[in-house]
Amino acid sequence: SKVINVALVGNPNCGKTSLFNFASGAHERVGNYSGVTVDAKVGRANYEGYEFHLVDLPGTYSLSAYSPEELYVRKQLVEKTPDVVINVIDASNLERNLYLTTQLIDMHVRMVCALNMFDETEQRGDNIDYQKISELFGVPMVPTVFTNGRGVKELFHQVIAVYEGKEDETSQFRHIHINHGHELEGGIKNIQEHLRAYPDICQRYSTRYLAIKLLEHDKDVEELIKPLKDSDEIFKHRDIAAQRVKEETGNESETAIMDAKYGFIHGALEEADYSTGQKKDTYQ
Ligand code: GDP
Ligand code: MG
Ligand code: K
Repeated sequence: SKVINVALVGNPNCGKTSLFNFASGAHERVGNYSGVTVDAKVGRANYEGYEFHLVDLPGTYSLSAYSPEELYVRKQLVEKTPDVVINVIDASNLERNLYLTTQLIDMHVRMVCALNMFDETEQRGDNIDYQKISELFGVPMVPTVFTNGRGVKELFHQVIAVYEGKEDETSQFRHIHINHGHELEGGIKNIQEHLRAYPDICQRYSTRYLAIKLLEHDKDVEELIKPLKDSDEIFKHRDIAAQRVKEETGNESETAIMDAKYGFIHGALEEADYSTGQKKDTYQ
């Protein structure tokens, strides 16, 4: 049977290991993770005649180079190139969880989102048009409850649809670009043009992702760019764009990028009629 390599990516405590256990029949420890070692558990699952190789990755709030977990997850996504990423989202804390989703979109990975903890959102009386939010993010989103397996079959159905490229039939997968504003987008475009001269780089990375990471002054990506012949030109474009952003908004480019991503998330949630049942702690 066909094998699909799937990586589970998401914030800590969103339910990744619960999905891993449910789908693969494993018994990994769920709950707060307080170990020191950063590693990935591997398991197998079967749905609709496909075999899934699942990798349960450490939890991360973002894909910056600030923690060993974040660097590890980035490295896994680039070097192990899973066929499809399942981005597990704690739907009771949507805004914060969708931040990681916007970074995965930059990386141009094929993915499906699990809106997990859906039971908690229902109990709270949250409202969300999840079809709409899927459409706006260009990613299929499936409501799930991993503690009882609700939505898991549909989730893997969507993974297959994305893997097989059946965008029109069953899944809303399409690659979108989050608009980071005129100055940043200009810088991104200029950097991308230079990066296109390096096929080995283009093969491994989304050039848009690398450009955004440079504008975030990401040390790891800077080290990747330094050895290139026209690295000076690339860094010059980065610095010019960062300077213009600073003049225009008063913000560092990394802050401007974060603001743009949260702006996109807020806009999408609003269009999807999002509201929480309780007082609006996390979203206003
Ligand atoms: P991980 O850190 O992403 O691997 O998250 P875990 O799988 O360890 O889950 C964190 C906690 O959330 C555990 O106590 C799970 O039992 C619980 N949990 C996982 N999925 C759900 C869900 O859909 N609904 C509810 N109510 N709890 C869940
Ligand atoms: Mg876990
Ligand atoms: K919980």
